[in-house]
Amino acid sequence: MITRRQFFNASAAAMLGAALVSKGQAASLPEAPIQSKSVTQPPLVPPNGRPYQPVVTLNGWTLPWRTKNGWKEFHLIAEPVKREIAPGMMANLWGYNGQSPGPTIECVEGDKVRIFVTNKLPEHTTIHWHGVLLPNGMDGVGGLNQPHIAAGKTYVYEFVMKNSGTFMYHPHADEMVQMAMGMMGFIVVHPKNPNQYQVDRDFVFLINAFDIDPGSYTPRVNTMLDFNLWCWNSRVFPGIDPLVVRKDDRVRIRMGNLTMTNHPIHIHGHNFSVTCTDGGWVQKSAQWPETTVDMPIGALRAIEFVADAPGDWAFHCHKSHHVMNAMGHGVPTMIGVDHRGVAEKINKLLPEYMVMGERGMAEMGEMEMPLPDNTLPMMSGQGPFGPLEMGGMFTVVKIREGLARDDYTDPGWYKHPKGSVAYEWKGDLPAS
Ligand SMILES: [Cu+2]
Repeated sequence: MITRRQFFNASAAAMLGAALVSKGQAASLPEAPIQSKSVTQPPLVPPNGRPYQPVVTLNGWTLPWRTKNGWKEFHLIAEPVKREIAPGMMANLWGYNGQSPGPTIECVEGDKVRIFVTNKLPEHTTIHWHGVLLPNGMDGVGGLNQPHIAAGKTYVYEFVMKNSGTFMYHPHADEMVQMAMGMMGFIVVHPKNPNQYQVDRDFVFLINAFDIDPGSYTPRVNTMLDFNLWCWNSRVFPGIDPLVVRKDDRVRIRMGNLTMTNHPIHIHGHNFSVTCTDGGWVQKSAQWPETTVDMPIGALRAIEFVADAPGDWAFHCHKSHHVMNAMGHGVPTMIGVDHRGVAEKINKLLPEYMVMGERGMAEMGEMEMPLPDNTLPMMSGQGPFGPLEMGGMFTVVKIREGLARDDYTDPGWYKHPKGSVAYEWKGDLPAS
């Protein structure tokens, strides 16, 4: 992660550059910053407009804007991008401003926003602002609300952000292909009063999925359900950054689901309430405690909890196939199969053949088998106690005492107080 100061200086310089250009050429487009990295960028403290507590986009970033005659102007570029899914695997995706997902758009309830969309894709596109209440002609459904944005053209969307809340954007043009290629982004509209719905840390990410054959780089766009990379913001574990939290902070995690199936997202060591959906904020009297929230398809949920228990807490999808990376489903179950002697016979023909799975599949997490180029182990990641045996939609909420208010630096693994870790029984064992 780069420091917040570095980021702020860089983005302030970019804003200044944009402002200078706009002075000279009043009709010019706002600058379209490009992100080349897939690591979590520090929150973008608003340089102008009403103040708010900015969000942190997991393995992503927030799009800087310029202000012009009372409008906040953003510039999105729809384009082919290269995205690192996790170290060791790159994907050829479509996205916005250099990455998939595109940058998070943050603004304030009541803001007048003007969003320029330049299409650098090989086909037409549009953008729909999911959950945002706006005039019909700005809703972005190609053919219904507007002509498609042809390749090479730029369109302008203008509307007032009427309500604060948790939204997302995605194409409504050749939708199956364009979303399977990774085109999507988060929208957060902060309340006018920064004390309303206030939290200390506010994380956002989109839930998405790809089907990329081992050894290839471009997703299969016709896949309906059988995806092999279950992602948060186009990343899989161990490529998903941890959520770093100061003990006793009030934490919000906002998620949007743009896959073809639901995801029960579960946190360890805490309980939470759902406080916001894409339909608006949930009244306190309508909230109840949960440790898992089912993320419906095409929906957003924000959860909130007080991080009162220090430690490294798992945070993951509870569908066990979604905490795996690319895997072969055609493998028969070998548990309990006695194949003594079989391996030796096969080894005469295939010296590298080995028998696996007769005691379960945990050994897959321990061994480093040679893989085809550009794919990821089915389950991987090393923790302080050994292999983590995870992939896909899994990361860790790292809660620590004594962090600075805006410090999101990975603190490393949790150091457990003496005597607080599960331990091996060294006494007599019962007869089996
Ligand atoms: Cu899932």
